Amino acid sequence: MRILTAGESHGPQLTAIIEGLPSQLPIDKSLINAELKRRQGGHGRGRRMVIETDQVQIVSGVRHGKTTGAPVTLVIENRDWKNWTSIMTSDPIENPDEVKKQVTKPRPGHADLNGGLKYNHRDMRNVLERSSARETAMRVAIGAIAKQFLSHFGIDVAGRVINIGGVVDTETVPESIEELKERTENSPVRCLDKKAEEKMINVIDEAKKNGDSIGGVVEVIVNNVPAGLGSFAHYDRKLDAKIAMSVLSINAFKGVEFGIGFDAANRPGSEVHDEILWNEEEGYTRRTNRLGGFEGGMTTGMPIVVRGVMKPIPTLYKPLQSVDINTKEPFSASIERSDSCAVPAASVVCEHVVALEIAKAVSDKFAGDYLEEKIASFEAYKKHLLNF
Ligand code: FMN
Repeated sequence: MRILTAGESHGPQLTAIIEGLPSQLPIDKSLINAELKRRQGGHGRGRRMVIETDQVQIVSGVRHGKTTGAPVTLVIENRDWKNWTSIMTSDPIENPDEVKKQVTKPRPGHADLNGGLKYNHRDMRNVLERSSARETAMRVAIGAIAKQFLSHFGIDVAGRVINIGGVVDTETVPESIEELKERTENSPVRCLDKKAEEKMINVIDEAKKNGDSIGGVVEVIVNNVPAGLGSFAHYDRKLDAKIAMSVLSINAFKGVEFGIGFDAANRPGSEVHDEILWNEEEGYTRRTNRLGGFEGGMTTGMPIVVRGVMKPIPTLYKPLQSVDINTKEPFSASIERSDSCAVPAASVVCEHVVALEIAKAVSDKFAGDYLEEKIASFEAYKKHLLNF
């Protein structure tokens, strides 16, 4: 599967082309829109999310509700575009110096300065527009298609927030993924523990009041993944590595761990590795899942548990010091309409980028140009797992 996304934050639209989906895959647009809505919610988001009510359009590769095997093109319009047409026009302009909303005071922590230096943009809006997390709306839409694909293999993906600004939700994940979904859906910060929820909301409000921002940690769980997705045979086929790359590619994500993750450094091997068991019904299973569903770059058949840490958002209403690139004088950094905390939204994004990597791995392993062919290959492999 190959994927390309394009589009600026205040341009006319976001676009994606997905190549390599099997034909005959039913696509439900309303499920994609429901996921887009989930990304737009959460306590701590700014005004922009009120303007945008994201809706996907499918403009190629799907006919009468099913994929045809041709590239699928998705479009999400930016409703805010109508307020930015002259600033963001693709047509040549006579007086570039007179363009409004130029960015000349780069924000520490954002892509502005490095992008300006690299591409020689003296108006760093050219950087901001593409480096903005607006792009993650399209990644959710793509992941929503990946989730629909995975549902035919019984694979389910859910996520939750476990830390916002140092307030940690220590509640154990319920065994039923449906319960996990229901409880996080009912939380404005997407966590499980109601006491932690209240404290998280307070730290977000406090940060907002102070013109500051806060980050956190999100967790994604993938259930019913068969053992043997990914490969040990070459470094770029290791599925945990691919997932790590995808998670780190989300704007503001700075670290990834699987299972007990960094805590593995503090434990002896006997308290890290997952003992192997066997029974007739399930075949091979593990006593524990401390390694989060991965060994040797391959899935173990246990749930995948992956966490990502998000740094606080760079745009601050009480801005940090920067330099005006025209005068070289010290200045407060630019302010662009911004969230004070986007961790709940980021947990939705994280679910979807993980779903896409799993969908790619499933699609690679189970041959077939149409969905039923892939499912037949998957069923045959499941028999092999039981008989091994
Ligand atoms: N950064 C901002 O400055 N303002 C925002 O409103 C904002 N919203 C975000 C929403 C989501 C869902 C995510 C995942 C990130 C958001 N960010 C926001 C983070 C920036 O996009 C990110 O920090 C920036 O692209 C620089 O990349 P880096 O932090 O990965 O180095």
